[in-house]
Amino acid sequence: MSQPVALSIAGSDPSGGAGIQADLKTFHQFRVYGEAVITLVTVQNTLRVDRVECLPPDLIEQQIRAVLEDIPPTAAKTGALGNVRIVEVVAALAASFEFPLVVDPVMLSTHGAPLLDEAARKILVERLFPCAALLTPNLIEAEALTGLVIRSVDDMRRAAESIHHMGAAAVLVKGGHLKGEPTDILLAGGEWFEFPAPRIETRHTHGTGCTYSAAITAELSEGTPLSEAVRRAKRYITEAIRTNPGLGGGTGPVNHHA
Ligand code: PXL
Repeated sequence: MSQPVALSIAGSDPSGGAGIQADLKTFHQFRVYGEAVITLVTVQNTLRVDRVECLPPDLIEQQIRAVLEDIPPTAAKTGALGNVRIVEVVAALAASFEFPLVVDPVMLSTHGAPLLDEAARKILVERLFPCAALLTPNLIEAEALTGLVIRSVDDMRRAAESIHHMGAAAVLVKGGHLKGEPTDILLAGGEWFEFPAPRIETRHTHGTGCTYSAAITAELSEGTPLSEAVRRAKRYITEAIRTNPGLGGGTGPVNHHA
């Protein structure tokens, strides 16, 4: 493949640990050219989220169209999408993407501020899931999407199957919120893959989900097959958490230079 290009369609975190800032840093670290369409602006630091403002849907649509027209990506991801109308415009465009799309079904910020309203979740499932090459829910998102209670790796597999049946081509259920060794479960092409990693005791995990899905997107933009893309991204995010720079008085960022 020629120059890999990765696009993120996500929210801004001015503290630089999560959202579009995390995505661009991760794309760069993977030596991939990064593009960023902003969906919403948060006011936050490692201690709290003070405000979330969604951009007008037509402004988001125009940004995506401008990018696609001139420098089309070779892979894309979505993060925080905010509300129904934003999910609708993104899904309408995503239906004709000719490159893999990773959908990170972001619902809450690290501090529990809603980044996707309740009504938007339903539209996300109906319209955007069918466009997704990969869906990357954490346990809390997987529970919210499926209505299942997830307490084990077997429960995670059931959730992955359920989300696959909702329309996502492949599903990565992340086990970080499970007790013990965090194992992630990938269901892709009818095959199961497991990605175990040692648990790292740290409070600095802000932006972990964004960074992980951005790393997968970067790998896909280079043409790496899905299970290998996840394997490499998992190695990166584990190292990024382990070597976090210890910044901020709250839940600090991971090390995007990992
Ligand atoms: O990690 C979820 C997430 C996504 N997008 C933005 C965020 C966060 C978490 O805090 O701030 C903008």
